[in-house]
Amino acid sequence: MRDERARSPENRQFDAIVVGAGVAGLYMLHRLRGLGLSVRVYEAGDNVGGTWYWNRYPGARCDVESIDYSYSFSDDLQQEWDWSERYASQPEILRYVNHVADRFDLRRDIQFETRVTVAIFDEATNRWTVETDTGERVSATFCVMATGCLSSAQVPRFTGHDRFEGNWHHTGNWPHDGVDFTGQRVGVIGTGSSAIQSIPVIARQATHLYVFQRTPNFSVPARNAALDPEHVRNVKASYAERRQKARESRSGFLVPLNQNSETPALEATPETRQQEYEARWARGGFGLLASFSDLYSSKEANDSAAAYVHAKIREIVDDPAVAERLLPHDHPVGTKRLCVDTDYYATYNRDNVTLVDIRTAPIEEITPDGLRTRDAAYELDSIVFATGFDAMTGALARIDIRGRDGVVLKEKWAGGPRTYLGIASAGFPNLFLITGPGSPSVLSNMMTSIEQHVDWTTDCIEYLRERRLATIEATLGSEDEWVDHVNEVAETTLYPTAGSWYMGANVPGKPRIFMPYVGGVGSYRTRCAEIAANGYEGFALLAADCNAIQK
Ligand code: N01
Repeated sequence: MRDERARSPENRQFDAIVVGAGVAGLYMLHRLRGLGLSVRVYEAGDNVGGTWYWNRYPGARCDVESIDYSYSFSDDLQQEWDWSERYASQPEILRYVNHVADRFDLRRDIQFETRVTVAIFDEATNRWTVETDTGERVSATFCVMATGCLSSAQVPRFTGHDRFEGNWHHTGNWPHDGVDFTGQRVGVIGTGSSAIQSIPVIARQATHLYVFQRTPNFSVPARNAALDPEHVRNVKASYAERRQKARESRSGFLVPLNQNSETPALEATPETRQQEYEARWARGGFGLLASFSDLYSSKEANDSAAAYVHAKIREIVDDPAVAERLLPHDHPVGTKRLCVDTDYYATYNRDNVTLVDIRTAPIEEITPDGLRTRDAAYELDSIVFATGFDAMTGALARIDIRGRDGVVLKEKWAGGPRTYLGIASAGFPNLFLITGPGSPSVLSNMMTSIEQHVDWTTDCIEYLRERRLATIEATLGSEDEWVDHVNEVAETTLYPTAGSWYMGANVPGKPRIFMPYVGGVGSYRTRCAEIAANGYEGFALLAADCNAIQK
């Protein structure tokens, strides 16, 4: 199949190329087909799923509840699909994404095992030329990057890595047949979401598990459980209303609010604060951070939530010295992605689990039989790199994207990503970024944000075609204003105070810029809709024949 396609005539022309067959790419294909466009999707993996295709590590599951982390565009789809658990596991989500691909007959326009390497805008023809690692070269009027926010895995360069004689894996690129750690001494490097989900599962298999922690992280219990059929019936009976509320919300999913959610934390009594945090800890999930109105904006308020989680860690972890090592002190709770776990802290009570602090005694090298920190050597059969991603810009930077005057996107973004609405970048006509930097994306329910960007992009393309316009392109002025706005809103919060991947802080040399838009899904959506209703305000539209800027 791959060879045949690779031999297909050069310069085949499409209306649109979509890069990536994850949740965003699949829906984009479906919508563009609905406009009658010819579309080719390129996907590096050998099947659909994107994030959920690659991240197969033990314990992987979504931290947004399954009834919300699902497409809303088809009522038939949402009525017929039954999620089994409150938080869906990676295999179940992957089954769902495959079901969607089959149900909407999407595969026939997807070319798998093909990585897009180059995308160049040709000013003479107003078309994108796209090249792949299989040697294909095609062109299209529109190019949509559905490349994912967390798809470029980061493996730190430790001295001696290539001499390691055991097995090593990155959580974001996990073997499809799974990994059996039975009888093994395993090292997990990292304590982010991926590590926090996989550590309890690996600990139950391995002979001994060493967790190499550089920075402790906040985690709250998931309280995952089988979904109650009665609850599911109720949700399905009012799904449209629930989805609409999610679209208008701050985070793109419904977080239980109550009378205190609009109150600053320190205006509540200590007893009320404790009760509120307790109720949300007992319910599980992200709700803790919606307890009071100012947890993201006031350090003092945030400290009260952080102190609550610290107390919980001390309560759960038997060894006081280990508990102290697990307490996050370097960032306000929520300013790095809050982790949602099952038995994470309790796992440190197992005899076969050791927490190693690599902040005070860093890893110095990987050895043939394990690794060595400044203080000790650890013999390991397997190493798991739960070390994260070059987030939001990494997948785009891997493609040689060139716009007007040969400007390279990666070079334009050398000082940090610059977009208008997180969808477009000046100088790159007809290039759409699904959940790009400068949009709510990773701070929201990705499903809600993906659907919004795909719908907006579809409407935009329809608008251009109806008016026979050749190109749409963000103006530099609107881009500058948007970037300023994204930064100003971020500065009103505690987010930029943390050395997070939102800030690019996890990638050596990456500029420290707060990348996602923190203004909230609902208000962002309204702004995008207004811009479209005003004839794509802030964009330059070029007529097909006369090369005149329409507005
Ligand atoms: O990656 P991370 P992740 N030496 O970047 C450490 C989503 N997600 O894959 O904090 C030693 O969060 C690093 O330490 P530090 C979710 O949005 C969702 O876990 O940089 N350590 C950190 O502890 C999430 O936020 C779900 O000091 C090194 C860890 O590795 C995002 O994906 C599940 C190191 C990386 O943590 C990324 O999560 C999983 C080095 N050189 C992921 N380099 C759910 O839906 C890095 N580290 C539940």
